[in-house]
Amino acid sequence: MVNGKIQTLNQFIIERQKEHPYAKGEFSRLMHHVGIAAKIVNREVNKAGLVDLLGDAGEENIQGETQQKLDVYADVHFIDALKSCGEVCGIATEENQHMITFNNALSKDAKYIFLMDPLDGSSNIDVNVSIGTLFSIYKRVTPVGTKAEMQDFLQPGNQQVASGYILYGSSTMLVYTTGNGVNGFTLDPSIGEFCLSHRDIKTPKDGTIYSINEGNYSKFPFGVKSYIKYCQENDAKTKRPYSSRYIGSLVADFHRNFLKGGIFMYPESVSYPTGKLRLLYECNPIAFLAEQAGGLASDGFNRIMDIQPKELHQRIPFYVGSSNMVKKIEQFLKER
Ligand code: P6P
Repeated sequence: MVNGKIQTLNQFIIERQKEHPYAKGEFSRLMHHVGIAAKIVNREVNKAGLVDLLGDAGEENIQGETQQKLDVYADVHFIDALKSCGEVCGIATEENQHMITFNNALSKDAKYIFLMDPLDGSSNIDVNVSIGTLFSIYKRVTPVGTKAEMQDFLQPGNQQVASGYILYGSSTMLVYTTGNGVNGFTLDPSIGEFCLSHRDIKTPKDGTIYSINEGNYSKFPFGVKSYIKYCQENDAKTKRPYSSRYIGSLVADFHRNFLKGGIFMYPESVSYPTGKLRLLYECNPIAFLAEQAGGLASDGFNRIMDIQPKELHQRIPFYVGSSNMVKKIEQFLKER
């Protein structure tokens, strides 16, 4: 609310653009198109059960995962929206093995690179569990006017100019940062607009929620096993009433802990020797949001956003959330 009035995403983008007097509206136009694509995907996610978008598209994506029709739908519509906005020269997504470069007339002077997981947690679609889109935005490092190259995509997370997610849950939210704090917008279906609902989100420094797939317990590093036991001990002195919450959908698990306080962990294991989650379009965008809200994001030993990527779909162990909880797991991993 601004002076008691609803503030839409577009009004917010324009207001923030005024803070950058030399901004020519390019980033604003890009974010506006992210909002459009989010509404298009939301419409289909919300009625997937009715229009036979459920079930497998029959193909497999680069991850060897069977592509759900909605995965493909989301991928196609975000790529179309970003291609038509003319501000993006290249896109990389979980659904495509190779980077996609735009050198059409509209995009030839584009300066932004867009990385995304168009629909993360898609195995949850059929059972109506919240799912999400994750995105990360960089300035290109190669000359404007030339074809985007791999080095434009393989930038460390500390070079992100923006990141965010769309959470298709009991309500649909767009949460993003441009490096000046984190703001959340809730979609009002009655007017078809994302409206500012969570201004300047700050994540608690401590929390009592830990999120991890404990089914993999036997395969975790010893430090992770010790931390889980630490969370579960009922210590009269410190009164650690931790709760275990894990829905198996990254955006939903992160968003809950982000607002309430908590830690999300996806360690390396025998099945995933370098972790399961993707550095470029899952961990980096979430890490940027977490840090902007006062949290931390680590691979257990290093700041996620300082890691130099080596390839588009690189996996990484991931510990993110309340700063004191991330520091505690790092201590356990270091000592054990
Ligand atoms: P597991 C969903 O497939 C996903 O990529 C993330 O959304 C989620 O956090 C994770 O994998 C769940 O993985 O191995 O616990 O089922």
